[in-house]
Amino acid sequence: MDGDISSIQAEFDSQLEAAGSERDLAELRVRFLGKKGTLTGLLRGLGQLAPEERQAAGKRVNELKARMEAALEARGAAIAARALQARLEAEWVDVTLDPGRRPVGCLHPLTQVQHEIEDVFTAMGFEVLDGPHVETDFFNFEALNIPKDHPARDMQDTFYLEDGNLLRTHTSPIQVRGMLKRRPPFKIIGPGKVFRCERIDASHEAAFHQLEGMMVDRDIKVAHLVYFMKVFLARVFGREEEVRLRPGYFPFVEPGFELDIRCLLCGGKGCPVCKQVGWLEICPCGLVHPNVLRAGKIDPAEYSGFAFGLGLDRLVMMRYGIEDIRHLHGADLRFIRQFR
Ligand code: FA5
Repeated sequence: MDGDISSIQAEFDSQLEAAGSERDLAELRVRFLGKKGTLTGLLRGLGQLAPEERQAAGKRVNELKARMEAALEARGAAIAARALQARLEAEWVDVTLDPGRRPVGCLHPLTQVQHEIEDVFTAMGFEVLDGPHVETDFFNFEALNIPKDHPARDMQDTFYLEDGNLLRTHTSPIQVRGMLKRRPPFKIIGPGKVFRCERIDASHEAAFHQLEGMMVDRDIKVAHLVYFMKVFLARVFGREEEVRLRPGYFPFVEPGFELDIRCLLCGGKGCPVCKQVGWLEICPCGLVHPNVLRAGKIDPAEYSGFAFGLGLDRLVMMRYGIEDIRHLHGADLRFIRQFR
């Protein structure tokens, strides 16, 4: 019996030494201490011993059993501690690490200035309207007193769609849609993108932005137009800039004017942006032509109005000293980030 106990202990010790996981330990427990385990078999065999031997042998087997239990537990604790250490090393996080900055976006300078102008005009009682980019011939031309075959159509090279519609060449169709939906007196503005088949240079783009304005009431005169233009430009530039009004022809206004601003890029000396003349056309305007009021279902005998069509890109160029319109449309983040 003594020999059996020693060899079982030696076998257990060597298997315990080799056990590397909780699973190995569970198997070892079953192999030695389970119902059919080696040590359990030994305990059962005690009955066959002579009574005087049985007590001493029983004591030794029970001691071995207690030692095995303790050894299994100690080994289990060591394996768990090793696993925890391995996890701590693998899942280590440096909580003091700089997380870096998240990139913060900003509005495009055109959008910023557009919002500013909207604020200036809404403070003076104007409503802000929108309109579709794809327009009908009626809203883009006919209702604006530009019938088919009128030479004025050549002033705005148009992208026509296969279905006969077109990409709006200016924001003036917003005026017509606005007139049809309201009765005078009213004041509206309509900012948006417009499209022309243009040769692109420092001050011309094929897709650019305008901001339309219109006021209709009884007895509206050129003086009203000049007043609103002056207030608006002074607010946008933060001071009174030098402007000039000269006659201009647009079929939808009579009389029509060109409002030019002194080129702020060259101070009036002449540069590629102002085409060497020192002035830049930014806001054609005039009193609304009676035919246009009629197209908007407004009686020209009772009401009159003014309208203007601001070139937004050029205004932004003047405000920030941008020497080429293509910077505004190049999607270069280094450029746009300057306006944060
Ligand atoms: C018009 O589009 C008229 N609808 C404006 C108007 C409205 C006049 C109401 C009277 C009453 P014009 O084609 O001149 O007008 O364009 C208006 C402004 O848009 C110009 O003064 C200029 O600042 C800007 N603009 C015109 N073409 C381009 C272009 N290719 N790229 C950038 N800006 C342009």
